[in-house]
Amino acid sequence: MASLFKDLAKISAYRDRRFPGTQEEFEDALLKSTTVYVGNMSFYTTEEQVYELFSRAGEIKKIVMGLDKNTKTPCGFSFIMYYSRDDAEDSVKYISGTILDDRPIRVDFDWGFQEGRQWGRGRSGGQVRDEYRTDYDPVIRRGGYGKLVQKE
Ligand code: GTA
Repeated sequence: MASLFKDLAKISAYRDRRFPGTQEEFEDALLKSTTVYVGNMSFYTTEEQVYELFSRAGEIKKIVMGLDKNTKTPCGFSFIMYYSRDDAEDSVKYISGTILDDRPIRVDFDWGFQEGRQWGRGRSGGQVRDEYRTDYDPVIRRGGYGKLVQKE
C-alpha cells in the first residue's frame, strides 16, 4: 500500500505556509499522518454526511469542520482524523473525486490537525482560494468573491 504514496511529497501540491518546521519535516509529517483534508465541499454539508461517507474508508477518530472565522459557519473544508494510516490512504485513493452534495470533493493528505486550523484564512473569513474564484454557484452559494477582490 505504501508504494503508491511513497512519492507523496511530490503528489500533494499543497504546502501549508503556517507549518512550524522545515520542508523535510513537513514531508515527513505528510507521509506518516492519519489525517486528511477535504476541500471543495458545499457549505451545507453536515458533519453527519461527512461521517457517513468517510467512514467507508475506515474508523474515524474525529471530524473537524472548517469554519468561516467571522460567521463561525461551515465554509467548504474539513479535516478527518483516522486511527490508521492505511485508512487515510484509502480515503485519498477512493473518496477523492467522488460527489458529495453535488460537488466533486478533493481529499488530500494533511500534516496533522492543530487548534486554529479549522478557521478560514481569507480576508473575508472563509477560505483563501474562494476569494480568487469568479464563478458563483447560486444553488450552494459558493465562490464569486473574486469579483470583489478584483474591484479592490
Ligand atoms: N492538507 O489543499 C489543502 C489545503 N487547503 C487548500 C487548505 N488547507 C489545506 N490542507 C491540506 N491540503 O488549516 C487547510 C489550511 C488551513 C485551512 C484553511 O485548510 O492549512 P485556507 O484555505 O483558508 O488558507 O486554509 P490556505 O490553505 O493558507 O490558502 P491557499 O489556498 O494555500 O493560498 C495560499 C496563497 O496562494 C495565498 O497567498 C493566496 O494569496 C494565494 N492564492 C490562493 N489561491 C489563489 C488563486 N486562485 N490565484 C492567485 N493566488 C492564489
